[in-house]
Amino acid sequence: MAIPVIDFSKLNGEERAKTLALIDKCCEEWGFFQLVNHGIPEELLERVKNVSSEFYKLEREENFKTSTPVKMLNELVESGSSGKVESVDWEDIFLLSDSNEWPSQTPGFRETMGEYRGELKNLALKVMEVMDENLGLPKGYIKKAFNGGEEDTAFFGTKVSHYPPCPHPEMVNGLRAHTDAGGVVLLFQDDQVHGLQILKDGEWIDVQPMKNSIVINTGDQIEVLSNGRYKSVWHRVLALRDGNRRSVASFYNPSYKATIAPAQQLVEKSNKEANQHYPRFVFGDYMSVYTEQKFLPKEPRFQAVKAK
Ligand SMILES: O=C(O)CCC(=O)C(=O)O
Repeated sequence: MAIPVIDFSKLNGEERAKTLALIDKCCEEWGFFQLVNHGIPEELLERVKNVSSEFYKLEREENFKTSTPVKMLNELVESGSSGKVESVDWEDIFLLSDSNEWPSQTPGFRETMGEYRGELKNLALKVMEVMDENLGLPKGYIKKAFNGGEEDTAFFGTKVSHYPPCPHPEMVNGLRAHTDAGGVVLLFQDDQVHGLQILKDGEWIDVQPMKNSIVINTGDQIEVLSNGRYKSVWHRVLALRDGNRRSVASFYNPSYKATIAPAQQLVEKSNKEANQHYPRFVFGDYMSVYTEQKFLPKEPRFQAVKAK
């Protein structure tokens, strides 16, 4: 079984209706799909790959050797245990946002990633408009909901991750299973080294590496806005003995101040209370709960913010 692949350029032609329907089906049944012909220049994607790898080598690799996951795994191996390190992930991450300080030693990193983030933010907005249309919501509904009614206060972050080779992949996770907290995630994953898997009908399946595709997945807030029609899906990254997997994930998330609730158009009119499957809450409150419970089932998180 492979994650569906969608030609995004077909939205602009004769096959628009068919493509919209395909994306709708992917959002409903998969929570994950890969976009090709998405409009991000290949030349830019090649540069992103190069500067991300260079950045890891120059500014991260040495520190990873003495990082917490490495120390914890070594201790477990030395103790002779056959257990697993469950509280950390075998990954190196760096977050880029509009407001934090970016690495500067790697030539071209800042410029390339700045350009990439601009392109990806536009793609996120296009994907959200497709979801608006498929859900029967006014154009720009999701964007507006995430901005808390103001202009451009949503959070757009980019996480540059590496999953270095692991001597005991059976004893640690690359990234523990979770659903994403926010809105729409756009992932540019390694096209050589696999490792990302989603839980589909009770089975873990690979998100197959594909050159220069962008993997889209929906987070918990899209599940809430859509009143459960689009579900956020469990995914994880395996630690592997060989290969240093690279991924660059960009998140279009609500502003911490935004109030999130199911779109009223999607709550059946007859018995509104019973048919609204999620509470109304402030996204910042949800994030406080998520930070503590990221690797646990999502349903209690919705209950926790409901009680606030
Ligand atoms: O690195 C990946 O492929 C997935 C990352 C991820 O799931 C996350 O950052 O939440």
